This record gives sequence, C-alpha cells and structure tokens, in this order.
Amino acid sequence: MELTGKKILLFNPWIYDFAAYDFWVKPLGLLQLAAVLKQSGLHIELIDCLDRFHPALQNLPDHPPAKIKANGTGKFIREQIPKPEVYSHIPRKYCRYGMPAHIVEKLLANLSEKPDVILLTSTMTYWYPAVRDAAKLLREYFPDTPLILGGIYASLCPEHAQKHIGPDHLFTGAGEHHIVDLVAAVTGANPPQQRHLPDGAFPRPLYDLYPDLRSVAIITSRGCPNHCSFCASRVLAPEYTRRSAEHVLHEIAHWHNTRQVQHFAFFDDALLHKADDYIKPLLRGVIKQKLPVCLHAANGMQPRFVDAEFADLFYQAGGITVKLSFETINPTRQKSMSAKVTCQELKTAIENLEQAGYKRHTIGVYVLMGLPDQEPAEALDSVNYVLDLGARVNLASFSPIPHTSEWQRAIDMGYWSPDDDLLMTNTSVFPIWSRRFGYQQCQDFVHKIVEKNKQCDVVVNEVE
Ligand code: B12
Ligand code: SF4
Repeated sequence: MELTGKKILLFNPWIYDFAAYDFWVKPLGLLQLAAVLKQSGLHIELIDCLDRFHPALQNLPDHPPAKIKANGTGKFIREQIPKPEVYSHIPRKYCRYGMPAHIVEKLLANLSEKPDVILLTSTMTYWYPAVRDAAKLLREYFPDTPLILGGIYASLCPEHAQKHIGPDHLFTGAGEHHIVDLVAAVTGANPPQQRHLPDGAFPRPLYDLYPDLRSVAIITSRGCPNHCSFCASRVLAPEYTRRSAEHVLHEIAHWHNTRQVQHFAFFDDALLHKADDYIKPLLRGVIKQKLPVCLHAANGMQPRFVDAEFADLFYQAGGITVKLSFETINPTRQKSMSAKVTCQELKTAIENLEQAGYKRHTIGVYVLMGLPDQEPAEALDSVNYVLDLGARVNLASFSPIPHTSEWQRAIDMGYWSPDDDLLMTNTSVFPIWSRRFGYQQCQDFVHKIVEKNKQCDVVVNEVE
C-alpha cells in the first residue's frame, strides 16, 4: 500500500491553567513534522486550539474578535473549567484557554476527510489534562484512527503520558527523521524509498496551514550548549544542532513577502551561541533586505554575548522584544547553576542595549524564584539589582522538571516526590516554595515585588 495520499490530522491541544497569554505561540514541533510529511506526499490538516485568528472564531456571539497588541501578542479566549482536586487550595480560576470546545468539535466534524493517522502534540508537563481531554475527544470522533502522541510532556514523562493519555503510540524526542516511517508503520503502508530530509536538516515549519497568519515562531537550533541545573533542554535534545542562517533568513523573508507577516519570535534555547558566525550575519541579512519586521527574543538571551555590535544589529533589524537571562544575583549559585552569567555581564549587556537605542525599562530580565535551596531574600536582592539597573523584571517561578538536577535536589531535600502529581510542577502554584512557606505567602511575596515597582512583570501572573 502506498503512503502517498494518506490523510494526517495534526492536533495542538488547549492550555488548562490559571493563566495563559499568547506570546506568539505556535506548535512548532507539529509544523516541522507537517513539512516533512507533506514532502512525502501526505495530505495534512491542522487543528490548533491556540490559533486565536482562526476564521471559525471571528463571529462568535460570546467572544469579540481577537485583539492583537502592537508587539503581536494577545489574550486567548478562556472558559472556566473545574479545578483538579490538587489545586483546591489555590484561590484562582482554572480555565481552558484557546478555542471553545464546541468550535473544536465543529472543526472535527467538518474535516474534509476522515484522517488515517492523528498526531497529537504536548508542551508543559502540567498541561497534561488538556492533552487527555483532546485525546478523548479525538477518540470520540475517530475511534478507529491510530493516535500518536509526541512533544515535550510526552518526551519528559513517557510512562505518565502512556498511562494518562493512552495513545496508540507514544513517541519521545525529535520527530523529523522518524515521522514518515512511523506513519507508514501505523498505516501499514510502504515507507518511501526516497528521503526528502537529509540528516541533520531542519524542515521549514508548514505555516501554510494557517488561514490567517499574524506571527511566526522561528527556531534556528535544537538543544543548548549550556547545562543549567533547572532546565530540560539537554534531556529533550542531548546534542546541539543548528540550521544555516541563510535558511532562517529565507524563512523570514518568505513569510513576510508572501503573507505580510510582521512578527517573528525566536524560540531558541541559545539564540546567541556563536553570535559572530550566526545571528549577526542573519541580522545583517534582515537589514540589507530592508525587511520591515519586528523580531522578538522570546526566551532569555545570554547577557555575555550581548555585545555592542549585536545590540546595534538587533535594534537596526527590528528587534522589539529583548529578554535577558539572569536568574540570580548570588555568585555561588550563578556558577553552580549555569556559569552563564555574572552581575557585571548583565550590567554591560544593558549598557550596550541602551547605547544601541533601547530604553532600559523595555529590556526584560528573567529572575528565578522558588528554587529548593533558595531563600526569598535572594530573589528579592536579584529583583532589586535588576530594577537598580533600570531594566524590567520578568519574575519566573521555578518548575521542577523531571530528570533535571534541580528536580533531583528538590527530592533530596524532601520538598518533592517523584510520585507527586505533575500538575504540581505548574509555576503558578509555586511548586517548592508553597510547600516551604505556604501558597499565600508566595503570592504575597510576588505582590510585594509588583507593588515595589510597576515596571516589574511577573511571568506567573502576567499571563492572566
Ligand atoms: C519556546 C519556549 C517557550 C515559549 C513558548 C512556550 C509555548 N507555550 O509553546 C515561551 C517563551 C512563552 C515559554 C515560556 C515558558 N516556558 Co518554555 N520553552 C520553550 C522551549 C525553549 C522551546 C519549545 C519549542 O517550541 N520547541 C521547538 C519544537 C520544534 O520542538 P518540540 O515541540 O519538542 O517538537 C519536537 C518533538 O517534541 C517531536 N514532537 C512534537 N510533537 C509531536 C507529536 C507527535 C505525534 C510526534 C510523533 C512527535 C512530536 O517532534 C518535534 C520536532 O522534532 C522549551 C525548551 C525546549 N528545548 O523544548 C521550553 C520549555 C517547554 N519551557 C519551560 C518552562 C519552564 C517555561 C515557563 C514555565 C518558564 C517560567 N518559569 O516562567 C514559561 C511559561 C510557559 C507558558 N505559560 O506558556 C520548560 C517546560 C516546563 C515543564 N514543566 O513542562 C521547557 C522544557 C524549558 C526548560 N526550562 O526546561 N517557553
Ligand atoms: S541556557 Fe537556557 S536553554 Fe540552555 S540550559 Fe540554560 S536555561 Fe536551558
């Protein structure tokens, strides 16, 4: 049986959380897989529950059309849903963010053809109930269609995902080089002899699947050369690989020229790695082609590499969102946790950005709160250091991600158990500190910081 012509449904589930906000979010993994499958002649349909601009959402009686801020971000539609038992002590609304369920059902019912395979993705570990509900709904509509689950949650916690989601097949890790064979295997079709994706290559995500495309998420690499104790990057991608800067420049120009996309958000773990050979030539290309785009560094950039030249190029190329990784003022922890930044390096990076034309208060700096052996005073001192530099604080609450060394430390210190519900890895519930100090004390701490300076964004709350 031929693989060509098989029908694939890609499904990106909702977010279930206390808060969520659309920071240019796109299911990049699924879109990369879609590109590979399309090259092999398969027919692709996408239901992205987080697509705020889907035509099916534009004339809803209960919800006004999606608004887009000048920086390309915006609010999701949300509906309150019952709070899981483990969250009963959290005095906040728990919601489904994204397309209302009845719209998703309508899209499923109106699919042009019954799919031969469904590819379901997953992101944060603590969003698994949304993945479970998506799988249940997909099973109702297509009980005989094989359901394959992949993505970040599935890769970090495969046993949990197999038990709670119950897919027909569970896939861990990067999928580009395996997806065609996997789809062939589950449909009983012959795998193609020709491979369209050379080893190590990155497919260009298939954004063609969006009827109304307002922003594009870009990833230039997989993995990270650093090894921070709280991060799962190495677990997800043990090796660091990157596509060519020309390929990325072409992608930006293509979406701008063909779909008038203005906002491009980099999702890289380490965007400034080998900046002289990579991001700087890329930015020069954007400037040379006079592409009137807005660039967003969605994840924290390493201050050490924000030299005067990079700052200048990013500014000239349309760099709007600048986020820097700092995490803590504590020099011992800086060394033991990542060795990727010092206080002086942050100061110099901010000076370089200011010289390039950025106002200090527009520069976001990530400060981490809630590590197992961290006292609130350390987080407060870190916040004060950033505010004294005139920059904005992005207060990020720690999530104990399975298999990371900080997760192990939390277990060793008695604040965490491998049997704890993954819902408790949610940053909004202050996984470790709420056990040490109580949830309300953590909230008060956050509010104190917000009150101290309105320039301070709280990542756990800003997504309200
Ligand atoms: C971009 C990014 C963000 C963006 C967008 C997040 C989003 N909602 O999508 C922003 C900057 C907003 C963000 C924020 C945060 N993030 Co973040 N983020 C990432 C990052 C760097 C990349 C994700 C990505 O797009 N990867 C690129 C695609 C191509 O890879 P992929 O999705 O894995 O897909 C591949 C495979 O998984 C597989 N695949 C995927 N789906 C499927 C399906 C099938 C069927 C198959 C077969 C295969 C398959 O094939 C794909 C191609 O190879 C990851 C780290 C990482 N390296 O993955 C962290 C990560 C997901 N984030 C993390 C965290 C902690 C956060 C924050 C909570 C930080 C904080 N403390 O405030 C916040 C809050 C998040 C929120 N409320 O949305 C953690 C996860 C935590 C957890 N417990 O799950 C990660 C893993 C980083 C880390 N610290 O280790 N994040
Ligand atoms: S630099 Fe960022 S992505 Fe890399 S290991 Fe550290 S936290 Fe993770």
